[in-house]
Amino acid sequence: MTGKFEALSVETLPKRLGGTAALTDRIGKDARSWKVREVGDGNLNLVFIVEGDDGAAVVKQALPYVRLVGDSWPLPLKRSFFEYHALTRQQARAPGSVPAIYHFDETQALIVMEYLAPPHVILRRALIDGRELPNIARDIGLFMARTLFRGSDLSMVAKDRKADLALFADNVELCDITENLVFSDPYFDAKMNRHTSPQLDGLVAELRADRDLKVEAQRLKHLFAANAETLLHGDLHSGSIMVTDAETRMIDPEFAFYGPIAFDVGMLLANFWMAFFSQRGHEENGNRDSMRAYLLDVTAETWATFRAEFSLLWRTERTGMLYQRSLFEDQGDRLGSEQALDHMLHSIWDDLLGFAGIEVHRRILGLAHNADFETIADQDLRATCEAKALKFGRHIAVNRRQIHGINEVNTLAALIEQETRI
Ligand code: SR1
Ligand code: MG
Repeated sequence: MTGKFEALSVETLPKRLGGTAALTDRIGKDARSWKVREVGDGNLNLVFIVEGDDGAAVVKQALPYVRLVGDSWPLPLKRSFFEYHALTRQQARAPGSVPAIYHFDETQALIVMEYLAPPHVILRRALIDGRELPNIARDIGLFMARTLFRGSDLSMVAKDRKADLALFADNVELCDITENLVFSDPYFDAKMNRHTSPQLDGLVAELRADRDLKVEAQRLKHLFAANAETLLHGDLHSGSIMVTDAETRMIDPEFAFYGPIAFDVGMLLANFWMAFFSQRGHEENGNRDSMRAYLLDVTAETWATFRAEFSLLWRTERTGMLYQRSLFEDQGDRLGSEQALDHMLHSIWDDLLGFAGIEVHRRILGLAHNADFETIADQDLRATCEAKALKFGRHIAVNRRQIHGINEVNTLAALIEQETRI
């Protein structure tokens, strides 16, 4: 299927994709017997689950506009191209961490991929439900270290990386979404913003008048835009990860582009901290003390895993043009290489705290909120959870260079969470 772009529907999909071998080979040739469901609940795309006599697959198709807002906000179909290319690179750099790709049609902006059947669920949903998944910290920590290290000048041949940088540089419109929605809109009265009102009105005014915070947010935006360090997932939040108790898969890298390593790590950790602050709103069936402790442990283990794997790759796979072995190990100067590694991990740490802080803010003050807070029906309770998260986000963004370890951050999170007056 190629030709002019046309959005699929549950009704038209079997006819239009019934001749696509990559699909029929997997799910069955009799397209008339296919069962098709549209299950897209994200902000941008159509997602179909297609089940045939022999199996099932997912068909994801981009729309020429932002689904969340409608056709008043056009968005190019080429995001599907970037998603496809990001998935192939992630699969090569962190095998088994993303869904298998069966087919890509650039004109129709569609990707046919592996169906992650139940018991797979979106990680955000599992955390809202209070599920303590045993493997996520390790799996996501490894994914981030492997993809972020192997997509950088620490690992790649410079010429190949520059070609890739040029390819992904065209993902302009999705970067523009992040540049505005994450780094700027939360801090002024932007048109599409919303927040829990009137409960948070006072705090929102305070944050918009907070000069230190606004300067820090812009410094981070500058870093995001100017530090083309590695191929990022670009939107690595708990809604972009599917899990079972045993398995973890990253999905939806349509925001992929070359940016700072700390961005993916910071966004991901922010989503664990938001899950932590939202738990008080999900205690209808018993307290979530254990879940809160679990979530803080997950942040610590994710960061520890990332550090350990990144360090291992530094020592064993540093084949790129940065920090060449000829300057260090080959001269017997292992300590020099360790010192450089230490510097790099330090600066990732400083920056990830900043990115995490503003990611928390934008999910409470901007356009794209998250279900962790949104599913708390009691507005006062929701606002209390959100206010604590906002306060935490402000602290880690502004004071990021004075915070020296994940335990310090988690102690702060626990203290703020327990405050009764907010
Ligand atoms: C208009 S898109 C809003 C958000 O949805 C995506 O998942 C990204 O997080 C983006 O910022
Ligand atoms: Mg997404």
